[in-house]
Amino acid sequence: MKQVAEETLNGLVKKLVEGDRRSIARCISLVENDSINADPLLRQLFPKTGKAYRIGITGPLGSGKSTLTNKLTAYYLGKGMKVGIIAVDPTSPFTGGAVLGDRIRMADVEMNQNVFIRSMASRGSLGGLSKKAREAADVLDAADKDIIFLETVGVGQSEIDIVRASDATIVVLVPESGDSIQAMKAGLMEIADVFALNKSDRSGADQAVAAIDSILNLRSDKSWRPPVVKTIASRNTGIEEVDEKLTEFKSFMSANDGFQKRRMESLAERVDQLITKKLYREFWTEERRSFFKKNLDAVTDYRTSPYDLADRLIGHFKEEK
Ligand SMILES: Nc1nc2c(ncn2[C@@H]2O[C@H](COP(=O)(O)OP(=O)(O)OP(=O)(O)O)[C@@H](O)[C@H]2O)c(=O)[nH]1
Ligand SMILES: [Mg+2]
Repeated sequence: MKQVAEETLNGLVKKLVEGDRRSIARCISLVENDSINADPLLRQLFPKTGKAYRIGITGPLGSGKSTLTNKLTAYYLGKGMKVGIIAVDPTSPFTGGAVLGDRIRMADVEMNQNVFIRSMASRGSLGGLSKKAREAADVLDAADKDIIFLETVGVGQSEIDIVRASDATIVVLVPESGDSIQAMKAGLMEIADVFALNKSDRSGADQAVAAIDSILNLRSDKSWRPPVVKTIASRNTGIEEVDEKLTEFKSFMSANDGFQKRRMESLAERVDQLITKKLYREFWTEERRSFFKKNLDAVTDYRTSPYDLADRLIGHFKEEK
């Protein structure tokens, strides 16, 4: 895609901030496809972001994340709020679109004009997915959504990155199978601000809550103790309480400059990423790339070290400046 004229971008942004659905879709596509228009777009959008409450929802496969997101969304719509949902699937590229569609089907809210739902898959490469999800959240934020959900399955690094970019994180666990304990071990403990013990219509719910509580007792360093809410998302039970806890968390964080700190970390990371990306692009000119290729044999033959080759390339780059 070619770089579009600034007026075209301005027009797009103007419609986006009015909440126009097609503009939201277009902007997210630009971000998702890493279009050359993505950076200029995000640059324009940035001053219009920072208002929405970003809520990460994660947890094991099938724990009810989408159902919970769906019900929370319906709840917020009922309060007259506008909601954006980004469902991220970082699992194998083989899952494809159809499965992803199944994963996030949210029949209750899909047709509502005040909701925008978008799914993003890894398409084989994990790198960059969390960055793109964040940028898509920026688009929704600029489009005046009050609440943005970032749903993602599992406990891998990219999921953790996604929830780190949220203001609050709900970890959805279920009673059976010791999943809760496993999930805790896998690092969900650190990222949870609120636990939803979903499917608590099933046996073992109270034991699971007790198990989570006992793990929480082990750590005294956190000033906010993540509450554990029993939910039955499929029956709309516990939704209001989850909202209450999210609101409490928000007040707690605001009172302690917590959001400020959390966002600062996330924004600092973005500056860092941008520097890396820009310098990398500038660095790899045709000339240096061919020099690199030509000299690679010498490295493979152990005549030159990788360090020396890197230094020579960097030296060349610096001379140019
Ligand atoms: N019994 C019971 N079933 C539930 C509850 N909440 C959701 N389910 C069912 O559990 C299944 C999985 O729910 P989803 O919301 O798709 O779960 P998910 O965590 O988004 O799934 P993935 O995105 O595939 O990881 C569906 O069949 C839901 O209807 C609940 O509270 N109790
Ligand atoms: Mg799901």
